[in-house]
Amino acid sequence: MFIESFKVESPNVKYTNDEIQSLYSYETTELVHENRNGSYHWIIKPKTVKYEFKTDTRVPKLGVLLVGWGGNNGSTLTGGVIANREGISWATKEKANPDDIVFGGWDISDMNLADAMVRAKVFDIDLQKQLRPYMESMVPLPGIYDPDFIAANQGSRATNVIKGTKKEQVEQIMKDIREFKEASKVDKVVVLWTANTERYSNVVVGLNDTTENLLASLEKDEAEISPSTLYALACIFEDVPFINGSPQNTFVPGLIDLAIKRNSLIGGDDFKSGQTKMKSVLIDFLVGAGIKPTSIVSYNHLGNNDGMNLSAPQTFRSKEISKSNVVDDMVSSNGILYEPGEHPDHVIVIKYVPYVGDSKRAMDEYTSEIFMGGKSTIVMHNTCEDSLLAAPIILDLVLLAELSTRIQLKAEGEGKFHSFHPVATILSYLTKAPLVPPGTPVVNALSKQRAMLENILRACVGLAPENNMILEYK
Ligand code: NAI
Ligand code: DG6
Repeated sequence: MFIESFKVESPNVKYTNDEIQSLYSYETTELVHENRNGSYHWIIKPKTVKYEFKTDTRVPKLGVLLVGWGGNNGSTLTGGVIANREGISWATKEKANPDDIVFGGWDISDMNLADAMVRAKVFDIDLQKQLRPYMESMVPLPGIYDPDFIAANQGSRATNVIKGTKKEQVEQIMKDIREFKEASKVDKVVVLWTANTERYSNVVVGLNDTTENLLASLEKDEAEISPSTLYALACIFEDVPFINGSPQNTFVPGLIDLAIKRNSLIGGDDFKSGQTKMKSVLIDFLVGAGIKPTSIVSYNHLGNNDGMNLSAPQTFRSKEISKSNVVDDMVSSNGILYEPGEHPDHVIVIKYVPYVGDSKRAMDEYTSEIFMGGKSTIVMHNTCEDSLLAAPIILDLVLLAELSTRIQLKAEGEGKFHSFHPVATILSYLTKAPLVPPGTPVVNALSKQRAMLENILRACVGLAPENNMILEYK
């Protein structure tokens, strides 16, 4: 059954012409540790905070600008949305807002989207032929290219680049956003980075550690400001959400600081598409069940341009970091299994094998210690087109980011409604290394990320969190 719409009937919920207003009781617990004569005790106190939410229900006409539009993910997403909208390969859904999204973007390669789709070798030939008329007039805008930040093997692709100083490049991106908005008549724009993985930029006191230092560095045309940070700066200045789908540290402290000051949404990092998604389920299950993972080895080989770019040590390192950190919170959640500071051996390998193209192979071996000193080894092998996993995640990220900008909330005692924190943790479910506001715990476990997302959306319509107790059957 396809549910077209729903309405909550409750004294806590009010529907107006353009808003859903809800009253919500946030039930949590407060934990106090007490040291009584050398032994620790927990005091747990239930806590209720009353919230009000209001969600603007006017769905805007949305424009999405992709950085790296002509890449495998960019062309696959664009073609996929057009195919759905035009009913090319499967029946059109009766109501599908993504059909109405206007796509645009930048790429350092000037190839039009139809040719880019052929270069990507993701879609069947028959589908490519049907999509060509819609995509050949789509040509990416020139992008910001800095060979120091991506692999040297990408140099031949850089035919479409913005000239000038870094400040001029930021100004050009801002102009591009404004012109796209005007020309495509969209109400709102979201920008998402699906361009090559960059190396980490150095975080240095005086360079990019504060907003003031970052902006001063921009004036000075400092070499260490990465292209992705420049795009993100432009988006913050234009108050357009910016999402980073790759692993590099685009969000240097000075940039996060600026986004917070200007209340402009940023989110990331690195799409959580396959191997890591599985890992954030499996490790959560193992650790929670008292099975102690001691060795996690994750191999990947792939033959697309992403794989070629990741064959350079510096860009690989960015990916290695985002793929490795994912188990940290789950390991530290079980102080019975792991001593403080103890960690499973966790190794990430990525190899470039041109022949397999976009069809990535992911192989994982998980070894765990079990009851009475036994060992359990789980092995997985997945073969899948990488871009077909990433494209829907990009769509979810931009739709969710846009929706979250329409939600306002206030806790009891707060005078005014405010939006969510500009560092958008609501996107965590879709990212490998969730960006969180300074000082906030990072949650990687997929089920917790999903519960957070679902329950926030339920709160917006005045519904209690899903508790899965099923008491009515007990
Ligand atoms: P791709 O290499 O096919 O596409 C990247 C595009 O970005 C290329 O067309 C390139 O010319 C362009 N580009 C590079 N630097 C640019 C810049 N500064 N400005 C504008 N354009 C620029 O790669 P693919 O497969 O589309 O992946 C894109 C990114 O998404 C990669 O960083 C990858 O690691 C990341 N990613 C992909 C996942 C997947 O499942 N496909 C999952 C997680 C992350
Ligand atoms: C090699 O792992 C290439 C990468 O870009 C990955 O395909 C991508 O990060 C997806 O990773 P995961 O772990 O979410 O499947």
